[in-house]
Amino acid sequence: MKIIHCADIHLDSALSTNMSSMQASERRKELLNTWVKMVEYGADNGVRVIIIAGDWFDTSNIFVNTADIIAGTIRKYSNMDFVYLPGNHDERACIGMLGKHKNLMVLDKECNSVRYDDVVIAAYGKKLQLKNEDVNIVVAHEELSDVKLLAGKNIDYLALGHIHKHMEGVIDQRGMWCYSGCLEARGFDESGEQGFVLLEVTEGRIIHTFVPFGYRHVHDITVDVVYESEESGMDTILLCDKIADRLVSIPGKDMVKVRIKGAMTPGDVINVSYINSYFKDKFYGFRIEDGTDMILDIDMLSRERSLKGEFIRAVLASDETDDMKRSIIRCGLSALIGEVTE
Ligand SMILES: [Mn+2]
Repeated sequence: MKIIHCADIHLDSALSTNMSSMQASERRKELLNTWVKMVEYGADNGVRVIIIAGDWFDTSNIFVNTADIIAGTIRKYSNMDFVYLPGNHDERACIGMLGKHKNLMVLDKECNSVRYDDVVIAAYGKKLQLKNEDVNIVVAHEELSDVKLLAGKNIDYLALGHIHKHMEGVIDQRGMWCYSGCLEARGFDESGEQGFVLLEVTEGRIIHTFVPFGYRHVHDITVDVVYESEESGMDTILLCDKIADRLVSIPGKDMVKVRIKGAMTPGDVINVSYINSYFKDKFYGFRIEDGTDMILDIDMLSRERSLKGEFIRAVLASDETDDMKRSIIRCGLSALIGEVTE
């Protein structure tokens, strides 16, 4: 018996943080399309059940067009069951919009379950009671606080949602826990491969395989500012080349987050907004973060009889935290030496 475990699909997400409204609308369709493709994959591979471990929907009020597509997949694949445990985003109103289907089962924390011969799929809850002789798949949508609490409960596979990244670990000698992660990344913080987990139950044992499935991925890249030599220093064009070297194998349809790290001295110019405009058309999404530190001898600078010295003395005498003082000094010195900070 084959089962798909997916979670955190977040259909109809607003996606307004990183995207224009047109791009967000396109991406919402992609999320929906990836759902349909996953169901088709299930049908092509003889999957009997699709478990959705929460956050199928991002909102309590999905678009009618979305409900139409979801209900359509449930109706079309009537010999496949859709076992759904609502998460913390989606509400039961969405289920109402899908209509009634014999092959759509909604679990809740009062611990109802679905049985297929000796395979049981149950919601995690206080009343959870599992038989030793069954193959027990438990569904939950939460952050695991203490795995030890799950030990000895006859769990074979804990199908988790809530953390948007594929992760897995051991419960006890018998069972394991697994977050499937999202099907598709929705923002720059959802980096890495996204997809679902395919379970195969044979002779009382579960074999699980993570299947990367997202159409677009987020790549999280750190680029160190390294000087070729003392004389050459660092400039924005040189840094763009260094970043480009790291991005060469990333397809343009993906999203990229680049963080620049390293130590800068006052006077080194790195124009973050230029780097952003240079790369932004090369990928579906691009974000640059300046994580560089400025090497400052604040003690020495504060004794200077100059505008810089005066400025630093004023900041040091303020009530700000040390981190904030450093940040103000860094920003102020950049302005004083003529860097444009945008
Ligand atoms: Mn979620």
